[in-house]
Amino acid sequence: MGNTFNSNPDEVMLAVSKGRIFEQAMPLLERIGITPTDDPDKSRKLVLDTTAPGVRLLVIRATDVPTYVEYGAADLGIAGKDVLMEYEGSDYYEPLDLKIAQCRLAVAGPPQAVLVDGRTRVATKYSKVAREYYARLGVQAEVIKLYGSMELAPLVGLADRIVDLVDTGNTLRANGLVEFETICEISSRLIVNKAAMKTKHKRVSAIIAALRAVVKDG
Ligand code: PRT
Ligand code: MG
Repeated sequence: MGNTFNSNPDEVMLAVSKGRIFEQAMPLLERIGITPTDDPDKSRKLVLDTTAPGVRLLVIRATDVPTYVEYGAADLGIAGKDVLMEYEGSDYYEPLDLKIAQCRLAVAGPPQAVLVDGRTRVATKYSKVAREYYARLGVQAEVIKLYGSMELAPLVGLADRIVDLVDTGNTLRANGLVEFETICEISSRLIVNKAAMKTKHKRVSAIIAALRAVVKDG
């Protein structure tokens, strides 16, 4: 890929999202000597320098992380498995489960669902995952794509099921919904651009190895 911006083998760009993944990834990164010199919650910078020479952080939307890594704008990225499963591409390596930001992707709904036209209607941000899930079960389901507040859909008759991330279950309970099935367990993964794994092998493999060691140590 003709990527002059980020082609220096001594410079490594790591894509992360703000919010809970950033908060939980930071202690891991700090333990391997990568600490941002600016606080991303206070700074408006989208590229953050770190205490590690040549390592910079790209702060982007969670759903954009696999895109930046696949196209090589970032060499490495940290993204939720939910985001990776929903992403249309898959042209990157996924060498490590960081075991952070853990939750599950689940099917939920009102305890007594009333099927609209006798057919399951599922509202979700995870339309690809939901379609694949119901296809695997052999269940006819109409999947409605939403971009947020999935819990609202069953309350106003838009859908009788939602597919959403669940951690404590408090959000579901607060909206009178119950969890029916777990689709899969979720955690954040380290992903790596395929070309960078070769052209920046020394630096990239050192970061993977260091992270693997701190994840194992808990
Ligand atoms: O908003 P934007 O699209 O930029 O990104 P984001 O805000 O979704 O990113 P961020 O940093 O919040 O990270 C989201 C990622 O964290 C997800 O992709 C998951 O991989 C992971 N994660 C882990 C979670 C949760 N746990 C989680 N509980 N993401 C969201 N939630 C939400 C869930 O959607 C629901 O609304 O929390 C609510 C459920 O939590 P409980 O505890 O009430 O069950
Ligand atoms: Mg959010």
